[in-house]
Formats: sequence, structure tokens, C-alpha cells
Amino acid sequence: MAIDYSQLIPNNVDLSSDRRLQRALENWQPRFLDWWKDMGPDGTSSFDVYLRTAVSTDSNGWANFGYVKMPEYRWGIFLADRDPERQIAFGDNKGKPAWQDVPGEMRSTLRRLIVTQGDTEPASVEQQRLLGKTAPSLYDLRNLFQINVEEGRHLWAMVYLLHAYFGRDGREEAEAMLERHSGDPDKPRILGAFNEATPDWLSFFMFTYFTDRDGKYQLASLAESGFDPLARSCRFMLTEEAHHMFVGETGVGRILQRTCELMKEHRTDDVRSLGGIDLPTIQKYLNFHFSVSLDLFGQEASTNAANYYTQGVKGRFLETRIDDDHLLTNATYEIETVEDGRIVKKAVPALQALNERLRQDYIDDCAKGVLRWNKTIERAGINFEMTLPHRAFDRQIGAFAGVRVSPEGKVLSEAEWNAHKDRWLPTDEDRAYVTSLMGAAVTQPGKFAHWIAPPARGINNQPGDFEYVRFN
Ligand code: BYC
Repeated sequence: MAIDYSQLIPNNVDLSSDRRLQRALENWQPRFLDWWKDMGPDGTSSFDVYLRTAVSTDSNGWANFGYVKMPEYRWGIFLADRDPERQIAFGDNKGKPAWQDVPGEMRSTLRRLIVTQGDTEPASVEQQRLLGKTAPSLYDLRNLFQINVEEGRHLWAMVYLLHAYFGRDGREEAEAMLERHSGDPDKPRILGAFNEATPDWLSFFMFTYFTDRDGKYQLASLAESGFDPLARSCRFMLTEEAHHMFVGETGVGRILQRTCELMKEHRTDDVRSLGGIDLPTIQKYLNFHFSVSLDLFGQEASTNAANYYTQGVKGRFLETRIDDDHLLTNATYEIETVEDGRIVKKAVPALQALNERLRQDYIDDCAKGVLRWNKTIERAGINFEMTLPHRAFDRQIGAFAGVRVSPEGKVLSEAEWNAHKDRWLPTDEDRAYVTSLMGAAVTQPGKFAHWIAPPARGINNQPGDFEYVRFN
């Protein structure tokens, strides 16, 4: 279905046929815009940004490029097309028609999942609020803004569901979405990673590589939901998510490339003296962002996850492509946990292990980008390998919370941990160094900060010196 742009709120859900809902969302819209002004990218409202806007949800329509002032971006409500034959693919309700409305007994579970998902979207915009001031190029600045407006749209997607299907509770949750703020000691965002600061561009690229990838896996699981409007919302959100992870992967890759160039050119490991980011520091940032993102998958053994699945509200990654009974009542799954100071494998009912299974899918996916980063280092002839730390390393949620584990997966005493942790995680000094590289934004078309290589190609095939952002 084409998107109706003539409406105040662009949408492909025939919003104008439901006046009450339309009015409620039109009431929320100015509050969203106020939030964007106060908490979104700082001081950018007059910039013309070369952005991609969705004009339809099919494969041709969602990538239309043009200059837009961000407060005028057409945030709207876009769901993937409905399949009238769609059936629930898993759990106790397997084989029944997908729900077009919220079944009473699943109301609170669904609301909670939608609120948790929705909360992450504005959180990330808040975390990235000041990054534009230190952008390493116009190309990167534009990518940051593209991600920001799309996270704003993902918030709209969840707010639409809350307003359309959850009555007064839903409207209150939509308000609360703009009242919690990343890192706010009184009203923090719901999930840990979304209260961490994103103070520099190395953190930003790691965040978009690792934390946005959690988004991919969570959205894919929710795209299997028996609640069809949620499934269709998440399907469309996933098309946008791919760009965010691309920004992360290529961003880290370009920093590595530049670091290797400096090392080769000057025949030294001391890249800091040359104004680059040394490989061990990049590895430490990787360790931090990977472990904080692993926490986002929740407990290894979770009755919540089992209930979501049994009820049919949240599936597995690519559920319909998995060859099993899609009930999992008799299946087991091996998870890792700590017993007597050692990490051991333990079989648990597969239904309880769904968070861990999704985490494993995620880890496998993360590893692919690391291989590509290592190719960059190898091509430069440098003997260094980036690695993902062990899943138990520096965890705050689940079986490994409070246990000290090395990146190789060895359980450590507190003293051993303290003796080594500065080699594994960014120290204040590392962070201060990376921050010190973040000078004033590089605003000359085609120019890049010293510590990062240019991208292989431009957005939408634009030339290297394209003016992605016009400052007015
Ligand atoms: N921080 O049984 P458990 C994205 C809580 S990212 C704080 O394991 P469950 C994006 C948990 O809430 C994708 N608390 O829980 C990326 C529960 O609390 P209560 C976001 C945590 O429900 C970048 C308790 O611990 N989407 O889109 O199985 C930029 C017990 O845990 C954390 C979703 O997350 C944590 N890390 O699993 C922009 C999808 N982890 O109720 C956007 C929706 C757990 O006992 N959410 N807890 O007080 C879910 O599916 C689930 O809520 C979770 C947790 C997978 C997050």
C-alpha cells in the first residue's frame, strides 16, 4: 500500500478512517517534535540534510533521497503489507490465524514488549545528541542524522501500536516514552545499554555495529509475532536497520584502515603519537560494546522468554525457516553457566533458553564483521587480530553477572580481574585520548578527520566531495 503523504502524519494504515486514533496521534506529534528539539541532534534544525525517506514500503519505495530539514522529516506509520492468510507459526496457538487485535490475555505481555522496544529508539537519539559537533566528515554527519531520523520513525511505529491497540494505557505509555531519558538518574531508559554515553565516534560506530544488531535480532523475533500489526511494523523497521549496521561496520573498518595506514607509513605501533587510534584501544571499545549488547538479550534461562514463545507473541530468529515442531515442549538447549567457579555447559528446556539461542544467532552474526575487519588489517600486512570476547566477559545481566571472566573465558578472582581489566576495557585515559581526537566537525565536502579513512563509495552513489549537509 502506498504511503499517504497528504496527511499530517504520513501513513499506510488508512489513519484518516479512524478519527479518534488520528486525533490522538496528532496530539502526540507536537510532543514528539518538542522532544526532538530538546533531546534530538543538537542545534541542527536549520540544516538541509541529504536524507532517505520512505515513500512506500515495497523494495523500490523506501529509499528516496533528497534534502530535508530534520524537524520537517516525514515521520510516519508504515507497516509491511498484510498477508491475509498469515498464520501463527509457533507456540500453543500455532496454525491459528494471526491476530489482528490484541487477545485480552496477552495484553500486558505485548504492551511490555512494545514499550521495551519503543524505549530504545528515542534513547539512542538522546545518546547521539552531541555527536554532530565532532563529525569526521559530511558523509558521516549525514549517516548519523539518517540513523537519528529513522530511530525517530521506529518510535512512531511503536507509539502507533500503543495508541491503536492499547487504549488509555497505551497513550500513557506513549507519553512516558518521551519522559524517560538516557542516563537520567530518576527516569532512565529501560535497558542498560541505552543509558550508556556515546561520547565519541568510535563509540558510535561500535554502538551501531553491536547494539543496533541487537535491534535486528529482537525486531526479527518480534516480526514473527502472532500479533500481526506488530509483526508487520517490525518487518518494515528491519529494512532500515540494515543501514545502521552498515554505518557501524564500515565506520570501524575505516578507522582500522587508517590506523593500519599510519602504522605502515611510519613503521610504528605508536599510532597515538601520529593522531590515530591504536589497535588495542579499538579492541577495548569492541569488548565493551559487545558485552553491553549481549546483556540486551536478557537471562540465559528465562521463563519470560518461554511464555512469550508459548503464547505466540515473540518467536525465534527466522522462525518459519527452522525445521522442528515450533512448540519446543520436549526439546532441550545447552547453555553456559557458572558452577563452582567454573563455566560449564548445562542442558535446559529449550523454551527457557530462547534468549540464549537468540544471543547465539547474534554472536555468529557479529563474528562475520570481525572477520571482515581482520581482512583489512591483514591486507595492510599487520599482525593483529580483532576478536570477540567470551560471552561471559564483563556481563551485568544473567548467569555471568557479578562473575569476573577474562576475554578468553577464564573465571578470575577479583584481584586477577583488577590486575588486568585496564588491558581489556577502555580506561579513563583511553576515553580521554579518543575524545581528544574529536575536534570540531569536518565540514568541507570530501575532507575527513585524520583518524579515519574515506568510505569506498558515497551514499546513493554520490561523488566523494558531495555536500551531504548544507549548513544554513
Ligand atoms: N537491562 O527474563 P529476562 C533496538 C530485565 S535494540 C535492564 O531475561 P526477558 C535498538 C527484564 O526486563 C532491541 N534490564 O527478561 C538498537 C526483566 O525485568 P522484570 C530492543 C534487563 O523479558 C539500537 C528481568 O531483567 N528490543 O531496537 O526474557 C538503537 C528478567 O530478565 C535487561 C527488545 O529488547 C537489560 N539489558 O528479556 C535503537 C525487544 N535484560 O520484568 C534501537 C523487546 C533483561 O523482571 N524486549 N532485563 O522487571 C524483550 O524481548 C525482552 O524484554 C528482553 C529481556 C529480551 C530485553
